[in-house]
Amino acid sequence: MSLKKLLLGLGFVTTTSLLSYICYKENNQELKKKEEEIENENENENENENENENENENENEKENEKEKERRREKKKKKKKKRQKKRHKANKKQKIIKFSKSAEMYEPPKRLPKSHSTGIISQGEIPFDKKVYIIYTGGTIGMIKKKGKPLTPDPDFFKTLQSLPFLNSRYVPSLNYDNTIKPVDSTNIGRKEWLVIANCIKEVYNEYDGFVILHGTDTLAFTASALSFLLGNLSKPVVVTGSQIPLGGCRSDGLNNLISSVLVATYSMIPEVVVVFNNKILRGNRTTKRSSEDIDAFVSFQYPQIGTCGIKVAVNKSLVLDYNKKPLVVYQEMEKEVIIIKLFPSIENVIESIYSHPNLRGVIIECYGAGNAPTSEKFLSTIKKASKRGIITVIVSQCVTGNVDLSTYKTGNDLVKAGCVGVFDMTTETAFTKLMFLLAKYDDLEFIKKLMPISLRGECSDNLETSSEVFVVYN
Ligand SMILES: *[C@@H]1O[C@H](CO)[C@@H](O)[C@H](O)[C@H]1NC(C)=O
Ligand SMILES: *[C@@H]1O[C@H](CO)[C@@H](O)[C@H](O)[C@H]1NC(C)=O
Ligand SMILES: *[C@H]1O[C@H](CO)[C@@H](O)[C@H](O)[C@H]1NC(C)=O
Repeated sequence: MSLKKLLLGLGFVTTTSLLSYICYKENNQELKKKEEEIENENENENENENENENENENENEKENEKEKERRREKKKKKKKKRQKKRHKANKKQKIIKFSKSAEMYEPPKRLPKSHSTGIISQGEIPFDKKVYIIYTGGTIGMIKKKGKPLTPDPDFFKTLQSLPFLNSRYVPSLNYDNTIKPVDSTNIGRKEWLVIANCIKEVYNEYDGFVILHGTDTLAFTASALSFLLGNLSKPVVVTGSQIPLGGCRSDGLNNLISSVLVATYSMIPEVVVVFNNKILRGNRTTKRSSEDIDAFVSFQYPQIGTCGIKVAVNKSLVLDYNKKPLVVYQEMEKEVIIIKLFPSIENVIESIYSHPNLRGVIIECYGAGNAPTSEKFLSTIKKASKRGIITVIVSQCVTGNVDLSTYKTGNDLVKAGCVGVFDMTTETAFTKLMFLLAKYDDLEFIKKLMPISLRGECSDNLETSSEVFVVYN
């Protein structure tokens, strides 16, 4: 049995190999034929002009001429094709050259495609734009002299102008404001906010965006204040600074500055924003969170509106709608507003706090959802003040969550005493907003009504109360 199988197997192997050999030979012959044919064709083609010398001229002349013409036409067609290809390649090269030259750059007329997905991205560096830079002081522009603390660099703009990158023709054209005397941001307040707002007002029509270099300590207050002082803003106002001076080793200043300049060129952000450590945050939602980290700012209650990654991208659904109305710069802010933080046994001093002459507004950072002591002393002090025309606004000591004065009895008592809760508004924003509203309106009840609703996207308010007065950004 096994021998038979073996023989059969051998037979099978030999027949298959024989067959495949034959096939191979046949294939080979076919291949050879084909090769010969191709060679013949080539020979025919190569014969061209000097071909027919050996042949009978009379018989073949006409046919040859016809063939020659055919070949010439073929050649012409091939040439044309080649030229077209070259032309296309040249065109591509030209486009590359084109975008490298500042003089010839044309800004894209349409938004990038990614716009439709809700993300606006900064495709190319828009060096045809103009940005105005205001230095108010702060770490970014400070220098350290031997044995002395950090102080503002009087020649900061010269330093900036000497930075090779900022002088490149690929960067937006920058202009520097030298009318403001740089101070530490701890010394910036109401007066300085008005000065900055008016600085912007003076050159508003000449520039595409504005960058305010600021110390980090009160940066969030300034961003909030500006967001109220600049009504109908239609261009980006970017507030930035740095944790390490620009001249320092490992400084975050250059990145913050350049990112801010790029964001400031983008007209789709008609807001005051804070750009810091590659984050783009809504100005009046920002809080300083760290005195140590490079990542110094957060927006706890509102999503980050954009990111400076490989692209500078902004989430379209998170920024305000573009408006074409003329800028309104408000010129006043009430100065008699204070912030107090609730602490156990505050009852003992609350009266003396409220007895401050000319006091017009108080921001109280309460516990949790807006809770405060229910003692008679505490509540009656606030009640009396309210009757005297002092507005008390309740924010939370917690960085996330809402002030809701309807949840607990303590909150209810505060409302009865005349306080107003402002949901998820930051202390910085509540403070600057109250200063703004007290200067703008006389009617205290109207101010109380406006405090918790969104004038400029500064809080996630209650739709019902707001729809009657202002467009809500939710
Ligand atoms: C925006 O402009 C309109 C029309 O000029 C004006 O009525 C309105 O008060 C302005 N809004 C703000 C917030 O200033
Ligand atoms: C943009 O923001 C909206 C609202 O917060 C969010 O739903 C959406 O996912 C964001 N888009 C991107 C791409 O981050
Ligand atoms: C708060 O106010 C501004 C006013 O300019 C408004 O555009 C925006 O909704 C809010 N946020 C920021 C930072 O601009």
